[in-house]
Amino acid sequence: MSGVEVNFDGLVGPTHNYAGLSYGNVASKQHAQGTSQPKAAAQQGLRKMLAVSDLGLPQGVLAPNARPDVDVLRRLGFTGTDTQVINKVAKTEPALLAAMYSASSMWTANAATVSPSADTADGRVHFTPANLNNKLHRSIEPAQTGAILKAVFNNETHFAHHLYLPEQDSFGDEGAANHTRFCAEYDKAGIEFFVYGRSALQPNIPAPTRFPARHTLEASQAIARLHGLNEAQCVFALQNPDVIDQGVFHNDVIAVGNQNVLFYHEQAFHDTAYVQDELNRKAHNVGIERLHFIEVPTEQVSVEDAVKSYLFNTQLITINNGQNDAHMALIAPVECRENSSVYSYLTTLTNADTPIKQVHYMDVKQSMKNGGGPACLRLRVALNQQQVQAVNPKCFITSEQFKVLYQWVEKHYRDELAPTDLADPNLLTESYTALDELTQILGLGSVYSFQQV
Ligand code: SUG
Repeated sequence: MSGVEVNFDGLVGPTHNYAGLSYGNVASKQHAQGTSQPKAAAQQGLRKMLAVSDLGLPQGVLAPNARPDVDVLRRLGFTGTDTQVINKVAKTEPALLAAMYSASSMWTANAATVSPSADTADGRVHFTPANLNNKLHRSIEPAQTGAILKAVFNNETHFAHHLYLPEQDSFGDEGAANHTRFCAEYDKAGIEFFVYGRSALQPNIPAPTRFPARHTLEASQAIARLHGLNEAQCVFALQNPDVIDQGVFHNDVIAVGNQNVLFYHEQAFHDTAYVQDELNRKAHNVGIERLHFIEVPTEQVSVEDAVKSYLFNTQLITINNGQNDAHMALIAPVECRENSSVYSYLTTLTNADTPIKQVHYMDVKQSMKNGGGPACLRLRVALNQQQVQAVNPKCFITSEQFKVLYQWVEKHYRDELAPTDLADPNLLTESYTALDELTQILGLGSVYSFQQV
């Protein structure tokens, strides 16, 4: 085996809170204004990273964006010291303060779209941070995320970093949450599968009517161009607008793929036959003998149960990659075990004749309450062995690095954060102090602007 898929999980930042910022994301609205548990959230995330690493997969970690984002507040005309800025915004614009404090960069499936070197024209791994322009609190992520990615994948021979797409609705880009890759082996050419929610320029393509479609066809096409992908290896498909209206705000809430498997809900796509035909046709171009389409019927799991349990926001991973006994497993949130129709479906699935043989249930409830499941928390990066060596080594989760990060969380994070706590200027100091130390633990250099003054 020379190719691996590395999951780079987002470390939950010290200001994790429930502000109800994501219209169209049912869990975010449902838990708005609740009290969060930042320490538990970060520890849940770290335990998931360790669990995946214990299953034999290399596991990476990405630092969070620095919050609160005082730079944006200054751009908006707030002046004075950091404390004065926070005090003013807390008094006059609490909703703006909440957006600047969001720890949403933890969902690294939205950090970027990544194309492995076997797919790209110049033979490098390409990264484009997602502009996330549909939501204020997320639209402030791409510049910092880009800087963090450059500090982790810091080698121009192997890694190419692009600027995020123009920050306009027509190019709404939510990153890898709407991107899946199929391949025979991780370091061999694959099919890049882009799923979009609407088109900005083609008026006849159906779109949702209730909730926003965050990601456009035009964004996906631009990424394919930037990354130098071959048309014969790309498939673009429209998400079913009806499910976006039921809370499926990203494709990774209704479908997940890995190697030769696409696991998806019957209602995931606007035209399922087209998706299957296109993927089958292009599978031959990349040496995939047979694609497995595992379609979950509505009569077994409703869209509502899929959204509540996050059945499809599971990580579909290959265990014993490259060995004779290689098989797939799902890393599922515990909510899938608690939902009777989903649990019964999964029990049947693991006994059926498909590559998916195991389900590992993980508690990421703190993230789930904001609509972020196991798959939202990770950015997949397929690498060959040379590229693995070129990644910043401190950003891999070893048992030692796990302990260091766990203790760092223990030392710096609050147990609880209520919405009114965001007005406390001490929270800014605590957050920046923690993140300053984190950049040393992860060997990132001064990636945050508060370190550059
Ligand atoms: O963008 N929630 C995130 C969840 C992102 C999940 N990612 C994937 N499906 N890949 C979002 O809606 C909620 C924040 C709040 O309400 O406080 C939030 O941003």
